[in-house]
Amino acid sequence: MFSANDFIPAKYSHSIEKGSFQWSAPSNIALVKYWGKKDHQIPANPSVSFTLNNCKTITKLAFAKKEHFDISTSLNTGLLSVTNTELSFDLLFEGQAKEDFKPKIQKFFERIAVYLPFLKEYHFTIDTQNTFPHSSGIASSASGMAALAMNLMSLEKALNPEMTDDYFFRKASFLARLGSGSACRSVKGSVVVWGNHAKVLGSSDLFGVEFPNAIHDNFKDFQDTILLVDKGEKQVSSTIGHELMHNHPFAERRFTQAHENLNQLISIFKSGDLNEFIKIVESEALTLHAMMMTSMPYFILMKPNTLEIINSIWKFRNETKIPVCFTLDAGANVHVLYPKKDKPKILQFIKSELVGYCQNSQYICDEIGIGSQLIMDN
Ligand code: 2P0
Repeated sequence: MFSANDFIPAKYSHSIEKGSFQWSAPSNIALVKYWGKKDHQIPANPSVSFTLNNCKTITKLAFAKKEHFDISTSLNTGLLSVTNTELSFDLLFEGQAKEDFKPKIQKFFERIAVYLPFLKEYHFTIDTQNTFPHSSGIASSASGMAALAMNLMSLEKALNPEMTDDYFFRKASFLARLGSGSACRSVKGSVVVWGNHAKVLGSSDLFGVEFPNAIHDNFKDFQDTILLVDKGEKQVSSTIGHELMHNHPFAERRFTQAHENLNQLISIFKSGDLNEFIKIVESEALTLHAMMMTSMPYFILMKPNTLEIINSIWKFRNETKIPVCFTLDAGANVHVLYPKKDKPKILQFIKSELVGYCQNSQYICDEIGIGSQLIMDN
């Protein structure tokens, strides 16, 4: 069993003045949903996701040791001396300074400073971009926080080259979680579990782990076509949605249900039973939104076209027997999930029947991926 203290490092063996790294990290789509959390970003229930491949954040982290400023009087020498202990960073989004993103990063750095003591010693320049359109309604917090966490771990590994790969990826996921819960599922691929579950060996509330059990070939090339129904700002953020699970009338039953659904998915991943897979995945999506509709205050993130798409998918599936299903994130967009062999027919169906429900006819083709990747190490 790991505890958060396991991620507080001992003294570093190396020192380094400046350099840069660049990592990409993908988005992920939950099959069993995380909705509700305890203090310190501990999930109220376990979740499992497919790591995506195309929807990514690419982040470059440049770092340079700070000057040490003297700003108070030393008792011994009478000289002013206090080290510069503020967190210091610049943030660029697609090459342009982006002040609005800074508070979230500031909060993230403050949360993780105890686990990365070097943070206050450097000035950082974070240069980040997404491969998916800005404000597409695809949350960039998962991929964004994961990409930043990977870069920070690269720096920690440079300071402590003895670090094992296991520790590197586990701690990256641990840090990403402190930025945004679902981000801890974006470090690795292709199926990731986050949260303690009795039947998933090594599972933890502190970080995501690669699903350790058998996965049938039926799932290995799964596709996720994301239909962009509404690209506007959500009325209620996920952070507030999670909070509304406190004192929610159905919370405890829901948390138990997530354990049960993950338990069933373990068998389904092994057997490859796509009909059973569909039942769990669609029920999870609708339950997530049911939790939103039954919280106080209540809210609805689905749009009329979300329901049009769901009904069209059900009709198409009934008629064709193709094992296509939907899932939803905390928003109106619809993720259409299906095996690769059915891709031509599904894309034809999307183009002829669903694209009219998408804002500006936009959709994004993605598929199951392998997790974050190092792009540059300087
Ligand atoms: C998930 N979602 O499992 C669920 C399902 C959205 C719907 O995790 O407050 O951005 O940063 O921990 O991770 C979205 O919430 O929330 C989310 P924070 P996060 O993917």
